[in-house]
Amino acid sequence: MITDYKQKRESVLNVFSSYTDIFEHLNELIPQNITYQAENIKNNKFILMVAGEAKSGKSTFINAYLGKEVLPMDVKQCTSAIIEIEYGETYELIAEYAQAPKKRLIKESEIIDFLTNHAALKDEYRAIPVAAINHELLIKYNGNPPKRIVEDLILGVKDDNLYNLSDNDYTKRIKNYIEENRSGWKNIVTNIQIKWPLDQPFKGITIIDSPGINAIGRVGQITEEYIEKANAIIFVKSLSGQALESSAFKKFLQTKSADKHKDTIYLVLTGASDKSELELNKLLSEAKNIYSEIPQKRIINVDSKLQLILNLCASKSEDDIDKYFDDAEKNGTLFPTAERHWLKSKCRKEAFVELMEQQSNFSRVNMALEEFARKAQYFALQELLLSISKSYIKIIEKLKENIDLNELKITDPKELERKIHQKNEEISEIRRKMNESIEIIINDYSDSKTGKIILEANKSIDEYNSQLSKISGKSMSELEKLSFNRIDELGNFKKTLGNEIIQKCNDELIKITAENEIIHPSFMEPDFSQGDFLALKNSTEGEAVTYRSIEEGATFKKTRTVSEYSKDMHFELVKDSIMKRLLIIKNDIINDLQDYTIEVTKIYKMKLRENADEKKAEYDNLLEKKVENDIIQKEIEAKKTSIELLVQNLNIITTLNGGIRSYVS
Ligand SMILES: Nc1nc2c(ncn2[C@@H]2O[C@H](COP(=O)(O)OP(=O)(O)OP(=O)(O)O)[C@@H](O)[C@H]2O)c(=O)[nH]1
Ligand SMILES: [Mg+2]
Repeated sequence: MITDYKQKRESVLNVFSSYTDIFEHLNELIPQNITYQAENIKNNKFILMVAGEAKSGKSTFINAYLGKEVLPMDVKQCTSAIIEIEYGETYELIAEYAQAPKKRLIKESEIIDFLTNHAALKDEYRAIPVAAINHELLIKYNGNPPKRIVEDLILGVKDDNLYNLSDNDYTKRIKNYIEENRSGWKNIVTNIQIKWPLDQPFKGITIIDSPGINAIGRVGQITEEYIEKANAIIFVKSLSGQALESSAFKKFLQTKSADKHKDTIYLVLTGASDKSELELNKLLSEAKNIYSEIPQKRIINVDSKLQLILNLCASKSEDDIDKYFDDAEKNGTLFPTAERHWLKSKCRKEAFVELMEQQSNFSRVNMALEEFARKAQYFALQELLLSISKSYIKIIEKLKENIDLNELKITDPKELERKIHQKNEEISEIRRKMNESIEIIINDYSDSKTGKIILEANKSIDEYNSQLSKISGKSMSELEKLSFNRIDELGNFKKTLGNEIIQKCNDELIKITAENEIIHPSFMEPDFSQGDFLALKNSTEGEAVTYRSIEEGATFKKTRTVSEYSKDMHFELVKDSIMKRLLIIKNDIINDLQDYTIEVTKIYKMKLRENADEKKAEYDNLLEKKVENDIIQKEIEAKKTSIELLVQNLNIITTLNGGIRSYVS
């Protein structure tokens, strides 16, 4: 059994260790209660919390159960601090104060003295909720609670007026208590640890005695924290003096914390021996009705006071027991019920013990708590597994939500890859156009030997020449007509070729839609007019003469040279002159068009560069998007892996929990 527990414990601690690793890796905060539960398992520490209303008999119950009066218990004393009782080789007490150094005591007499005195109350303050006043007013407000808060508390603890004092008296006592203890707030004891050589089953169990819960259900922050940490809770309820129905306990049973403890909550009803059997049975069935959330076997009626006396008498001889009752009567501590039993058993110890045991009913408590003690370790393992499971499930939900959100943020990686590739192609294409296509266009058009500009211009002149050679009869008017046609033709050629270059660039390089960005070639007509032709004709007419020798006289023959106008010559002269003009015009057109080609391609090159820059920016954007995409994608993958891991761990927990369940059911 023990080795089995050891194995289970180790497995659960391994689960916890993986849990902390995963949470650290995921940068998630580990809830404090989980760390605490694991620490307790590591230290073999299990917490049994005893809670209940003020004066319900919590401390007496613990003392009776432990068989030693460890705790202060009396109408004259009150538990105003959390008291932890745990196993220790020797007796030891450590006290913590609101704001003063800790105190450590090891002498039994000093410890008892401390416990008696610290908890002792002046008679007049026995009837007021001292623990609540200490914690909620004096400590919380450093001895200076605001008036409004004091009034609030007085109102809130109205139902804690156990001794039915008049409102006035009750309020006055509370105010006096505050006044008297205001300056000493730093020395209020907040926590006491008692180490005690407990019996075997309780070696790993810390029993906690706590200040009473107020009638309004305010357990106080500290008590609440302890309840959260506890592995089991014993709620103590007095059968006399207080109503059986406790709103505070009812409220507590509806909390999450109670839900967590549902297999380990006990209800102990104290003061049972004061009741007749009939009355007791009635009260018990009432309690089982009211607290139907608690299984009946965990609702136990006891008389702690009888058990205390039984503990005391167990080691005494019959004479000493007799003496004990005599003394008790004399010093006013006699508990008549116990004495009645003593007398009823005819002062025979054996019968007395039997009767007392039967009446105190602690055998039931022992059975229940021993069962708990045996199972406590397993309960604790189970509880830790449950807390870890819940924590895992919460994180899985969170991770899933996160994945959903991220999936909305990413683009399809294949589509993105395609876009990047396409953009890259586009950029290469533009570069190719800038570096090659433009050069080809420039060469095609403006090369000084093979360029289309030169070739076409020359072809035009050649055509003209051939036309001229076919003119019949040296017709000047034909020459004029052909020449002007040619000039027109050259003018058109310039326009056509200029437009063609633009067209070519548009087709081959980039379509420029904003026409105004292109400078058009100067489409001025070639500078040669009808007037120019006339002037040329006139100016050459004089030169168009031929000389001829003629002989005159009969006897003396005299040779004389005479000049004659030559139409043919005139034609040739005009033709030559026009040709010269046309060649100049042709060269001007060639130069213009070549310059134009360069200018236009410069604009296209600029446009291409702009375009390339734009595409590059788009490309860079896509790359950035890809990096982002990759990061998100990786995050999603990592989260999916984490979920898988968490689910695996949850499965491990389920299996492990199944193995533990058999020990606690
Ligand atoms: N007859 C009888 N008296 C009891 C029993 N339990 C407690 N008392 C008495 O009830 C009074 C209060 O008991 P405590 O044990 O101090 O009660 P408590 O709940 O610890 O009180 P606070 O710590 O002040 O909240 C004492 O006088 C006890 O002797 C019981 O089972 N039977
Ligand atoms: Mg007490």
